Amino acid sequence: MSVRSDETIDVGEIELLQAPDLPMTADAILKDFTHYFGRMLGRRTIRTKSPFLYQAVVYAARDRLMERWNKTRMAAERADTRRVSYLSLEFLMGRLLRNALLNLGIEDETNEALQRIGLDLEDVYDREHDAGLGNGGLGRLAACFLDSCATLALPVIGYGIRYRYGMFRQHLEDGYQVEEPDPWLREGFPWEIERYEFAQIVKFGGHTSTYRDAQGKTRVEWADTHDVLAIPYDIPIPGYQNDIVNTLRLWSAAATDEFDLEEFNAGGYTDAVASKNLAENITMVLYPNTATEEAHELRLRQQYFLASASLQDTLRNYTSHHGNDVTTFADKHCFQLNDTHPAIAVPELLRLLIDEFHVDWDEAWDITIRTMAYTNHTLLPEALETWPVSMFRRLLPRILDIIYEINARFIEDISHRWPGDNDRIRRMSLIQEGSEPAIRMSYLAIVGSFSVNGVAALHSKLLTEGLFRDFAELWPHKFNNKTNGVTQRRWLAACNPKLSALITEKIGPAWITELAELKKLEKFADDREFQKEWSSIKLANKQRLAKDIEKKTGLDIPTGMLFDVQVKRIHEYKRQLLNALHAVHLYDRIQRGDSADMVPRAIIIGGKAAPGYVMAKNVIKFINNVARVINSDPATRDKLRLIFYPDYNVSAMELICPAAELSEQISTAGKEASGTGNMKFMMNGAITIGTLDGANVEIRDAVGADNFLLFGLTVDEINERRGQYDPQAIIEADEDFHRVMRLLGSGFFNHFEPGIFDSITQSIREPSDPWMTAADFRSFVDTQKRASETYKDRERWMRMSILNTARSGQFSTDRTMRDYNDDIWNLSPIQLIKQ
Ligand code: 26V
Repeated sequence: MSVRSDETIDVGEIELLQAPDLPMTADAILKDFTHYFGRMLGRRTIRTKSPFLYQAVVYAARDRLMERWNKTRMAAERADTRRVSYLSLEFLMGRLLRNALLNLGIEDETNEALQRIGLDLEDVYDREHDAGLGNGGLGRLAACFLDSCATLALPVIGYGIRYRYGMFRQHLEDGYQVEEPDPWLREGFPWEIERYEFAQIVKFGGHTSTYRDAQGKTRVEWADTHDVLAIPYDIPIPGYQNDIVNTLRLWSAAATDEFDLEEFNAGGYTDAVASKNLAENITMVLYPNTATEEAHELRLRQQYFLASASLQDTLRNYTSHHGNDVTTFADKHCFQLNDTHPAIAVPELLRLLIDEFHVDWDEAWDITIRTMAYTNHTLLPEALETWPVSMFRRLLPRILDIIYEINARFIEDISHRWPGDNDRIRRMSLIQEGSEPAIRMSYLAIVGSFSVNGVAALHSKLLTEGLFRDFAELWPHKFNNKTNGVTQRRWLAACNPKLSALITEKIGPAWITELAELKKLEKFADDREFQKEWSSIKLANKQRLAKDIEKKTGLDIPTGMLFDVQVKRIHEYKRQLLNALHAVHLYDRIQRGDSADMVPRAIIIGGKAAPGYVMAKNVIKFINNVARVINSDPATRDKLRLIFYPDYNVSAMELICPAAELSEQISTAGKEASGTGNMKFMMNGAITIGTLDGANVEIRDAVGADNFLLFGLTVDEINERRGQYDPQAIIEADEDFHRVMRLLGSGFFNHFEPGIFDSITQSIREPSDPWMTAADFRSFVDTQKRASETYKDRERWMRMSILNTARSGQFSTDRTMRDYNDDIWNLSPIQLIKQ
């Protein structure tokens, strides 16, 4: 049976519908496990650490997903409902097994099955490699979105890239970050299904020329291209106990012909193989997020590869229902662009409609701007993507033609609306002029979309007042806010089983799909018994984390200490440096004997620096050097620890956030678009110490000012001060700060490594320091002191902790996805076909 055309699946459909569902019992799961382990994987003896054990469990679970997956697909196909393609260069999925079992509702049954043969499910979970196909917040957000969409039964498909190497692994040598590749597929990835039948061809290079078609119309041909094959691999995305399974489709690049035979015959064997490598290189590695955008050709190839393959796939699906009449395409499909990374989808859709479907420009444009929606994730102007025109011309000549055409028409509109305002035209042009003209991808995304959103209220407001002001003035209706969230299935139910059990015992399980239900915990905030249980769970989670840290670093942390945590990518604007300065200050206080009433603290900092981000890497070295001094000084033993947590990733956060007591969200106001770690910590009962930045603002509003440790300058204050910012004077006027800077200057933390932290101390003293670290030092230190004071009052702290969880309801991606759906997507939930 051919599977290329969709009609031919019908026979299979009937069979599938008639096939009885697999039982969800321990007996059945054990039977399937044994089958896969012995007969498919061909293994006999069970060793706890064996990857095959994990694989066999996955296959048993996957069979159960597969039934639901087929039925979900069938229901969506039959109903021909409107759907969304979430286009993202990153999906930071982490591990999938625990989440799959939770969502299928067979965690207990699987556990029981394994126990019968003397195995522990937790060990099996630990065997899974993280699917680290993302850098940080933006990639993890995409993963949380998928979980929520499946849970809400929304027909949303994720489109991304199947990188052979995910986010690099970090280890430390002498306190320096060292990167290692992440060959996460090496032991196989049992979740994916290769779907060769849906492979697409993506063009690169070549040149364009015009010709007249049979009707005498002028058309463009993009010829002599180097074609690359895009092969999709599908990963099931189960909803929470609702029998829905959505799809994450990841594209892998391959040569169109395994060997270019002509070259091969001519003796060009190595050239032939090399061209195969060139194609496969496209999906070889995830780019780490650097401080500023750099124009790497391979990265542009990745972007176009994803956009083109995904659009063609969507059009294939559309035409299977509607033939080549694309007039209703925009009613059936919406593309959500996760940042500008896939924004090249705008001209690519135009190209496909015009060149392949022979639609005229005006109609193609109308379809495109009714189909595309763009989410911005950054306020840093230097992080806005631009691509050199010269690179486009070489790599994607046809796409460049189309961008020029979009720009010409757009500028024409502007000059009608604001005649003679050449400055505005220059500002708003999709092409940034200069010695190396470049395409402004964010402007392309805005012009080509019907919706532009930021990811937290403050961020969305700042976008319309700052970076995108001209566009917001032109099209106010396009701009909107969608505050981020996180999925409580992973970030509370799965990662904090003890707390979940307690919550469910008190208020029932509805919070798992309706997080606002957590409000019902408020009435226990002052209940001493409840507080005790709450606090003993936190302690157990701290012990679990301490064990993990001891295993990874050899450092023991007394679990009576306040766990003060900052984990996120290392970036100057996130100000890990400010946190480290506070650690130095506490150390200095201990040294000078001012520590009688000090609350013992473990300051835990984790995160990766982009390999090329020199300053960020130096901050890691600095933290490690300070940590070495603090942790080896007997005077500080009972009072202070500083830990750099190595190789921070999704699975690490699953251990860390349930154990955290203080959540550090200390970016310079106006720089962090939203933050999502802040939400995970809040949900797990940590108290935030934070600036009025990103979603912190909404977190504070939700939890109440009394239950949030606010410090630092506001966005307006930062902007006001900038002109007359004098960090030297601030340091001189502040005894504590002065002492800290003197310690640093004296080389106390780098005795045998002279000068290595000069750039750090200089950056703090620099009047043009964009992050204004010195400006917030005093307020940070004072607020940390307030945190310590509050921590001493156990009942008050527990009350705050409970209220943080209780009031975290709005930070679920279930809410975020409802907002996207109500305002942007307008999808109807998938109705499964009843049997
Ligand atoms: C940029 C680049 C440029 C070089 C190639 C790789 C790469 C990868 C990612 C990025 C952009 C990163 C933008 C980002 O991650 N923004 C974060 O998005 C989160 C989710 O909305 C948000 O919570 C964070 O505040 C925001 O920093």
